[in-house]
Amino acid sequence: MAEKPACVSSQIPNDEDTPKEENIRCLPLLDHFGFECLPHQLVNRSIQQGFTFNILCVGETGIGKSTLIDTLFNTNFKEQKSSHFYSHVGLKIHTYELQETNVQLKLTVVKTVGYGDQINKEASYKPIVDYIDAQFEAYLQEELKIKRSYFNYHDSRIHVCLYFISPTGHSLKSLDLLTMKKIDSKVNIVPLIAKADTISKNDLQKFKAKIMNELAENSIQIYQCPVDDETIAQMNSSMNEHFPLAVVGSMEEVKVGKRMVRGRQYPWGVLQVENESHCDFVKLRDMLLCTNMEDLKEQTHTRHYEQYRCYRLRKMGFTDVGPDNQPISFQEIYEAKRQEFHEQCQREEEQLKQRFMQRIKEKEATFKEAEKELQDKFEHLKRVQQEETLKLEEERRKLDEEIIEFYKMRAASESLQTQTCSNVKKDKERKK
Ligand SMILES: Nc1nc2c(ncn2[C@@H]2O[C@H](COP(=O)(O)OP(=O)(O)OP(=O)(O)O)[C@@H](O)[C@H]2O)c(=O)[nH]1
Ligand SMILES: [Mg+2]
Repeated sequence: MAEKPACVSSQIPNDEDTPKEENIRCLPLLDHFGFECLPHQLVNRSIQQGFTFNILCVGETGIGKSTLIDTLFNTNFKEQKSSHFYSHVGLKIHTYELQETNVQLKLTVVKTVGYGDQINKEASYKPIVDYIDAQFEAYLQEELKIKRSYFNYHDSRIHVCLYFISPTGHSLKSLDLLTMKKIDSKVNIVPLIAKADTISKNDLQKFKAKIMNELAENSIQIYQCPVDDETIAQMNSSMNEHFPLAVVGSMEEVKVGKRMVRGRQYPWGVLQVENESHCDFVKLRDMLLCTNMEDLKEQTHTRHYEQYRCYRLRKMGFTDVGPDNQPISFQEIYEAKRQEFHEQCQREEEQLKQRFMQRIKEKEATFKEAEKELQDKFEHLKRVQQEETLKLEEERRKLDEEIIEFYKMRAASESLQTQTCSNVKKDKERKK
């Protein structure tokens, strides 16, 4: 009888010193159990759920972002052209439901608006960085919820940033270097030389080399197609050598011989978008949609989001090891944080009390000083008033004396006057 699959991985020898990995014995199965169908189950489940892919297009106004996205999905997404007169950089976000055979793709395209149009371009990268972080934050908040809507949640994290470089043929602009430096740890950057039909083949090779040198000199990390899967290793390593991809976009159908192809018609001939000797458009499409979409999403989750998540959790005070460098559980961190918070509250309460008492003492001292000042002022005024009263009383006394003196004099003068009158009268009578 065949051994049960459960036994296959659970037969661990007793030797405890041997590393765990080496303790697992590989046993050939003697029967068919069915778990070889696991990949099919995963495929079916994934098809049922549908896929999401989020692209961020960063590039100057009119550089060909919308045309390239239309060309990539061979669909006219009917987008309005942007103005060159925005005072700051913004983002346009559109989500589309696409279907190819039975595979559904929820595609979100985020494009810059007004990028490179301002005189002062110092803060042009900020809305882009903020948007990328905001999507990470939304995902983190969803993860931290008690009740997570895992199946309904629309993951809006940016999986790839198509960075459109102007086809100047010279070098990268400082705005390109600044923005790429700010976002290279947050998103997979795929640099593209836009409107590559405007540069000659020779100049294009030199321009590509120049760009790669400048990126290396400034330590800017761009997306590297994985070469660990041998089925696509060769293709991906040749793809990595072609970076930055020189792309041309066009939805116009042009006649070449007897065939209609998508391309751009010039007086000297036709540039065929899907001709690999004319530009790298097909390479970009294959790389993005056929070969590396899953890797781009995986890199987003395991590298960029992981970095954001670690940073945020550390900022919230979480850690994997305690002060003694020993592993620490979530519960222990929570308890420690609660204790720390409690102690901090107590410390703050104590400080508040002390500050309150100090303020009261200061106020009391100020009041006492003010009271003393008032008292002194009162005493002084009282003294002044007493002196004034004394002075007034003295004056009044003098006045009273003067009045009495006056009355006396008046009485004397009246009696003198009456005496004089009677004397005159007597004299007159005597004369008669
Ligand atoms: N020569 C050339 N012209 C292109 C290419 N791609 C787009 N164009 C032209 O460039 C102009 C602007 O293209 P859009 O795709 O609207 O550029 P955009 O970056 O989306 O512009 P905004 O959204 O307004 O910022 C259009 O006239 C396109 O036909 C290209 O690969 N080569
Ligand atoms: Mg556009």
